Amino acid sequence: MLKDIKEALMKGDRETVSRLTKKALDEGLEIKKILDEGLIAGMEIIGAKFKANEIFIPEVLISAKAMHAGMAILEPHFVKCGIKPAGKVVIGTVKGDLHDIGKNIVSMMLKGSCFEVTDFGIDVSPEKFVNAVKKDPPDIVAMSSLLTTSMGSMRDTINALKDSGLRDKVKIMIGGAPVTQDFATAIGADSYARDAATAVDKARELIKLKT
Ligand code: B1M
Repeated sequence: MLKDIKEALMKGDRETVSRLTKKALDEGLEIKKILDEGLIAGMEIIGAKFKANEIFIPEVLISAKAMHAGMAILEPHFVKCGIKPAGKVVIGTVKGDLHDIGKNIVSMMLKGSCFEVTDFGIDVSPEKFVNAVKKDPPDIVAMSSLLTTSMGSMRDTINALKDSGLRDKVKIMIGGAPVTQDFATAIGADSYARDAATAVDKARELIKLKT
């Protein structure tokens, strides 16, 4: 079944991805397994084919839409949370970057771990992050970048928070394929996570540091 999900995602067959994801849940497969071995596994192959110029942007987009369809089935099945959130997170893909699949998984897993998440989507400017912190400071500002060319927007956002005198009000976590711990340290982020599950662990650690 996971192999079928992976293959349907690679073909960009949204309906089959939705149907099989639902079937996998109904049959009791773990959400993490469906994500890792079905949806993400398919997207990884798409990434490799794109890199090798075997497929092009239209095919990647169609698979990305199938990925979103599968994730929409999984999202409501994460743990139900009580009234008090584990912490508040504002998340977005940084300015200049339109990739949202990884960010959406991080967002979904944080919500599933009882964080209150405000997701600003893609192409989020430093000003938008700053205004969010000004208005109602979250515990964590979380930024995602998939392009080497947009990584600088993470630094710009941290600098904009510093310039506004807001840097110390929040913890900052960054991630995304080209991002590394060294880069996080260099730009003054508080934390780096290589994948969505680690992002949840790191977010919990950051909340402990805040309290
Ligand atoms: Co683009 N793209 N893309 N793309 N794309 C990459 C990223 C690329 C590596 C492909 C390649 O050449 N091999 C390459 C970047 C090269 C580089 O910068 N070094 C690239 C390029 C070049 C481009 C364009 C410039 C192509 C063009 O127009 N010529 C263009 C840029 C548009 C823009 O953003 N301004 C572009 C466009 C697109 C599409 C729109 C077609 C589509 C995006 C659709 C969408 O997201 N809605 C797309 C896709 C899908 C990809 C690949 C194939 C897949 C990305 C993905 O979704 N992976 C990608 C190749 C690849 O990654 N192998 C590629 C699956 C996802 C689950 O993984 O996002 O890494 P990922 O998320 C992980 C972790 O990174 C981490 O957790 C997630 C889950 O475990 N994580 C965090 C992510 N954010 C985090 C935040 C955290 C913590 C962890 O804390 C806050």
